[in-house]
Amino acid sequence: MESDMSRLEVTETFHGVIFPGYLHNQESLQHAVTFSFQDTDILIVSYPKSGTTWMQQMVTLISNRGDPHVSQTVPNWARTPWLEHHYSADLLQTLIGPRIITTHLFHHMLGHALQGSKTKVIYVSRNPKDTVVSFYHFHKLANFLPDGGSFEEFLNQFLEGTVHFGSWFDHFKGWTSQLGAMTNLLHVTYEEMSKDLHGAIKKVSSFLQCPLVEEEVNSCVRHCNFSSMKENNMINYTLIPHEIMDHSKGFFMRRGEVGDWRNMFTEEMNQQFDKVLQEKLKGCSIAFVWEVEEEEIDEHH
Ligand code: PPS
Repeated sequence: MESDMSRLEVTETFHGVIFPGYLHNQESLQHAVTFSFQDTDILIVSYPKSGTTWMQQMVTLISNRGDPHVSQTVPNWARTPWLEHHYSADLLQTLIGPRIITTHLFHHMLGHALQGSKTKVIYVSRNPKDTVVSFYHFHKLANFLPDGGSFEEFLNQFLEGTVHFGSWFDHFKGWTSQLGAMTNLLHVTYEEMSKDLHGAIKKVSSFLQCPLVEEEVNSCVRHCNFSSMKENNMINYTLIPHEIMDHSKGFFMRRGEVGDWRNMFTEEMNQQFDKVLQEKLKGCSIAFVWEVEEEEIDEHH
């Protein structure tokens, strides 16, 4: 990733959403929404802090039949680049297919470019309560994001959809509304990866038409779990200079848990969140999927 420190404070507004100018510019965002997808491309889509890096690692390992070499020698942003980042236009031309591409963009931004392509799209979602907590902590170490202020202030901005990368609710609604319409779209939750990583790898590998033998799945599991990813410099962002990500303020691979929101939310915040969630996801068939999974997880403790 090329360093242009002068852009650390810059924000780019695109389709009404603000993006960090350190990673995005109008040209790169425009390039993303008019991108020519290839049928062999694999696109990982997520709202930030939903398990993006985890899925990047999983798909890299599946594509290499469990061999960890690439995932241990090439940084995740170089092997699974974000479509909308400024360095990607050139990089994507050099990647040999099947290309693994990542995006945080909304469906209403990318739908047109994806129309008619056979690109396999994997949408990763996470309980928004855990997402906002993870995002809040990330604002402390990422110098290309503004100061998050108090958790209460940040939570309000998240609920209003005024944080960088836009409204979680619109992102989730937009992509999941395509589940019936797009046959090449798979929804995977952070919680299911956490509960059954082996099962999630098999689900993703079969969607990618890359069936693996048991030994290969086991190798993917070994290199995809939290502790091995936390140690892997190609994923944990310790290669990034501390002026950009200050690891004295926290780790990118922070806790990796389901239900950490309980350590940050007051009862009042929880009620407020549930109210907004219900309102905003009205009519959305898979609205409370993570809470169910979370209760199941709690039962095991
Ligand atoms: S980003 O910046 O959008 O790419 O962030 P993203 O990768 O989506 O989210 C980071 C959170 O995912 C956690 N993570 C994992 N949890 C469990 N197991 C594995 N293997 C794993 N890999 C990443 C990471 O710790 C962040 O969550 P929090 O809750 O902050 O720990």
